[in-house]
Amino acid sequence: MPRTKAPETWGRSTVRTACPLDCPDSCTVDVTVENGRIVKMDGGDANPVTRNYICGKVRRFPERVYGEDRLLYPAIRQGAKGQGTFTRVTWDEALDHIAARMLEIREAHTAEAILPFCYGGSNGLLTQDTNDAVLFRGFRTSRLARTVCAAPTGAANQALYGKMPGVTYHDYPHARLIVLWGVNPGASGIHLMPFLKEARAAGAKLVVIDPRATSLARQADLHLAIQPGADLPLALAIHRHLFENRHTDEAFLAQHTTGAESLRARAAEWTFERAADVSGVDAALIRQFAELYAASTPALVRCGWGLERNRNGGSAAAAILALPAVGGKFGVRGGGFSMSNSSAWGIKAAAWMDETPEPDTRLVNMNHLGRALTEYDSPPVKMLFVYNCNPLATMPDQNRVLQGLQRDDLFTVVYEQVVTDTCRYADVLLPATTFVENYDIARGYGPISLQLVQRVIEPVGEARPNAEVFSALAERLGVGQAEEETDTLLRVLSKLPPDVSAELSASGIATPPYNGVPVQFVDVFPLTPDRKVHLFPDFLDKSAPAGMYGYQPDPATPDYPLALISPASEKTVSSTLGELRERAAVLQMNPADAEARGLSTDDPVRVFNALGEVHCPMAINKDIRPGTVTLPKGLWRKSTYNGLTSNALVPDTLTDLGGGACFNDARVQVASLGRH
Ligand SMILES: Nc1nc2c(c(=O)[nH]1)N[C@H]1C(S)=C(S)[C@@H](COP(=O)(O)OP(=O)(O)OC[C@H]3O[C@@H](n4cnc5c(=O)[nH]c(N)nc54)[C@H](O)[C@@H]3O)O[C@H]1N2
Ligand SMILES: Nc1nc2c(c(=O)[nH]1)N[C@H]1C(S)=C(S)[C@@H](COP(=O)(O)OP(=O)(O)OC[C@H]3O[C@@H](n4cnc5c(=O)[nH]c(N)nc54)[C@H](O)[C@@H]3O)O[C@H]1N2
Ligand SMILES: [Mo]
Repeated sequence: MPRTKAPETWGRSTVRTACPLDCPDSCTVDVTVENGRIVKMDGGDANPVTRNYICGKVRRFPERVYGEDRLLYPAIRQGAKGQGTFTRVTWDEALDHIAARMLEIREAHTAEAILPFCYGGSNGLLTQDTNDAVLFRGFRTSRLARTVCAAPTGAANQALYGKMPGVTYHDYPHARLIVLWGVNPGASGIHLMPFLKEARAAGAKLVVIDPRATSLARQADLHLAIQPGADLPLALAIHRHLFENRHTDEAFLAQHTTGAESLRARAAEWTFERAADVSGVDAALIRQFAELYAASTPALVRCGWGLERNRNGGSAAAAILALPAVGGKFGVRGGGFSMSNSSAWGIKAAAWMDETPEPDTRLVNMNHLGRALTEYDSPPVKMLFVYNCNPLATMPDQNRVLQGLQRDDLFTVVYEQVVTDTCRYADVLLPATTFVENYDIARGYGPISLQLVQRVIEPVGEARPNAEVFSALAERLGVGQAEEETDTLLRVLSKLPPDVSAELSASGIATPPYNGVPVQFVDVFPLTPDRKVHLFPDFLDKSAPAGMYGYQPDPATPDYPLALISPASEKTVSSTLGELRERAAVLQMNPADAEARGLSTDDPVRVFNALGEVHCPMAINKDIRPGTVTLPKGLWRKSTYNGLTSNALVPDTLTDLGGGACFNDARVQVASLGRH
């Protein structure tokens, strides 16, 4: 059984738990507690991928738990929005106030004027899609399309393979060729690194496709420094090569796929030279990559998320995921594709919610938050309920989000662990527990894993777990029952397969299906209705603006010629832990671009376009491809000189498939700011 109480509040003990933050690895974590206080967090060995180490970010997690930015009590706004002045109230006062406003808003505008807003936060099975869904579904609020991440890659994987499980970390050493396509595990999933090292020691070749020469790209056999957003033509040029030179596995295509001819037809125009023209990668290098891929077995492509964050992201992901099917790379250990394995266990987060069906209320794409707050009517958004998310830092078109949050007639609740940028615009603040103070079920999406997250310490201040707060509100509004977090946990456990639930309760970790190492087309097959790979999904051809595999040109203009990308940073998980960043973030720029603008390292610069501008220091960096500049993902407003981040430059346009965010379609100009 899960523990029902935090460990003894005196003496020293080590408690095993798991990290549920939004990262593929889902580490086992050993937390050392002394006199009721965490003194250390480190890796445990229960999850075989963790290998006793964790990232530097989570090692610093106690600084968040006990830090000065921690939100300790419920509070109600005093001063103007954005000023950050709040008065402490009791939980009952805060919840009564919220419930009363929800009823008023429903009366005046219908409950669709209420927009719940959440994303990754603690990414487990308990902290989202449980009692929060009971509350918001039952009250018939607007619904949220949670598309800020993995929507295009997810749409592609769903349409082509029905989200068939992918190759997991342990099988990388079997590959003879590994392609890291728009993914940077050196920062964003560090437990893949030893497996990559092992593979290379065993003779595997490494190809990295990334606009930056990351440390992995610098070690790679081939680095294709691609123009952001041009992965689709590159992948199609590889397909063309495979088809034209009969490197295809015709028997496999006939037996296991549909749509190969249509894909072939769309790829036909993408010669190496044309692909080189738009991707900025030399045609000879593309050919070299194509020939290496055709000749290598087992060949493994890891499709990341960097390549999805643009107008062509969905088709690009589909074209990349189609490579092993066309090239005949499945059916061997270490061959095929590897991407999110969040569906690999077949456990639907909301499976137990079937008794509370989703209403047919308005669906709001979260990437359009700014638009929704400033433009939507019938009904307008009158209340925003933010949890598991820091939208002012992480959503596109930051200036419009800010404008919306400043509206005096918008009632905003922010339920948070620390005082984020978004909190400053709240009418009511609610303090949330962190994963060392609550239960959860952590699900890895790199390795296939499911682990119990334990309550290691008593909640700090008056923080409460999501399960209790949402059920308490649901009861106040007559759509559910208040319950203890452990009751919700038991209910979620009871909806898992009985053996999984028993193992989780007994040992904190369950044995993954296929022993965690599925071989594609041996152990696992497409989960599409006909069990085939749909290389050319017709319904997507109809919905994508340029059709399936249709390339939309680069959005650069003479005024804004540079592509701004915002890769995952080692310091934060999205914006989580951003409060600990002390120095201003630095814009990285290629020497040629700096020289053309008369800029040098440490110069304060203006990075701008028609949507906004960011003031920050810059650094010359030869590892960034010419024409591209970078700022880290997840910055807080305090991390730039003018309180705006890359998202102030990001349009709220949507990806071709899945309605995803186009973070890397920001096109900007950079100029000196003068001395700062
Ligand atoms: N340390 C840390 N770890 C994280 C996170 C974090 O914020 N910090 N975030 C977590 C989350 S939410 C996610 S979704 C994953 C993301 O994990 P990754 O997919 O690794 O994420 P990114 O850093 O967004 O992008 C990876 C690489 O893609 C490159 N890139 C950018 N645009 C393009 C493009 O158009 N084409 C190609 N080929 N490459 C491009 C970037 O330079 C970057 O090196 O990581 C998770 N892990
Ligand atoms: N410019 C740019 N922006 C990006 C990206 C990019 O590449 N470039 N990447 C995007 C990606 S991949 C993602 S996934 C999104 C993520 O964007 P968000 O979903 O906003 O993720 P975080 O910034 O991690 O914020 C999560 C917040 O939830 C809170 N939280 C954690 N656990 C709990 C809990 O149990 N209860 C409650 N109430 N709160 C909790 C944390 O304190 C944290 O402040 O950002 C996106 N933003
Ligand atoms: Mo993400």
